[in-house]
Amino acid sequence: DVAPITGPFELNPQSSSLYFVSTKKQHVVEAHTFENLSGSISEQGAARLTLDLASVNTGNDTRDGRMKEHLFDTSLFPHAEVLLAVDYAALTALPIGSTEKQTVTATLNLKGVIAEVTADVAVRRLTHTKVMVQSLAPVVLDATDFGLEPGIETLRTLANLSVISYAVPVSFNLVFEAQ
Ligand code: OTP
Repeated sequence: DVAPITGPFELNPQSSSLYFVSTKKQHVVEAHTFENLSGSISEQGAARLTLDLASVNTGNDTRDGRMKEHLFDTSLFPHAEVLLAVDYAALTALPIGSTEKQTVTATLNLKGVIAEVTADVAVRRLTHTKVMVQSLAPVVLDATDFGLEPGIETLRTLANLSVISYAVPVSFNLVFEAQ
């Protein structure tokens, strides 16, 4: 028998990823990521995911630089943060190898604007000390909810594009580990 988990879970950045999708000129759809993620789940059930906005990787250095400067304003807002409450006892009671579907509501703080986001996730106990939280459906953000439309319009003008969509699907795969 193994001792029950008692301490906090920390995000394993090597095993975790988050992707978001942009759409330009109606039909050009591209997937992008943030390289640096961190996060934790405390024994009190406070779950946190922090995105280093300056680690945005769209596969295009010019575009990454423009997004940091004009969209995210990373010198003023280096991080985006997702916070939610989870049931720590239920999480650590999940049998190894089993998966539970949940609909979670979190707050997303992006550029100082806090809005609720809801996600359908699968929570899977991988090993005694590891859990994976995976989006089952993409979370579709509306950039206007976070006041990002001026930034998107600046990117559109700089790239001389007809349109960039304000609807941004986000998907994630997060692995948390306890000691
Ligand atoms: O010239 P040219 O054509 O080449 O032009 P370019 O393409 O170079 O230039 C034009 C530029 C373009 C096209 C890019 C435009 C960019 C955009 C439109 C992107 C805008 C981005 C936005 C709006 C947002 C980015 C995404 C985020 C900040 C991530 C948000 C995070 C989310 C939604 C995750 C939410 C997570 C949740 C709810 C759950 C988290 C779970 C936990 C913490 C664990 C819980 C634990 C348990 C046990 C349940």
